[in-house]
Amino acid sequence: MTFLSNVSEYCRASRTAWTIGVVAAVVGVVAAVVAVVGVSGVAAQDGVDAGAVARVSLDEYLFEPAVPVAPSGAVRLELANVGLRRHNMVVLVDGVEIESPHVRPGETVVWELPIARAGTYAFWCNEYRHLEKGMVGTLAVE
Ligand SMILES: [Cu+2]
Repeated sequence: MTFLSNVSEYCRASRTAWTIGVVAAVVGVVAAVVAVVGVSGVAAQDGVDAGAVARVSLDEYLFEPAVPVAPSGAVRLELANVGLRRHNMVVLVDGVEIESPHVRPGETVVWELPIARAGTYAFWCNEYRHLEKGMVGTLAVE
């Protein structure tokens, strides 16, 4: 099994859980743990504290870098859509999918998610068929 097929298998297996997930999202469980720090329509500036924010570019159909590194705690990711289509990032943390806002072309979103434990966490884009086209990666939390 390749990494991609593992993620694809996970996504297929979780379709039933999707319904539960939607209900949970409505209740606000997911919203409670995901904080959107800010949204801007301009590209990020150089000089952002690299130690605090890991920058990830979203493009057709890949994440760059595919293995971003972030310190544990409140992991802050700067998601910069440099492509022509909408993208996002779903990170699997202890069996729970944490979903970023969808990022429009040209937009940059700073997204914060709580990951207390060091380790590697699979992520992907859940726009239609982007996962199958290879939009997957692994977040390395140190
Ligand atoms: Cu995508």
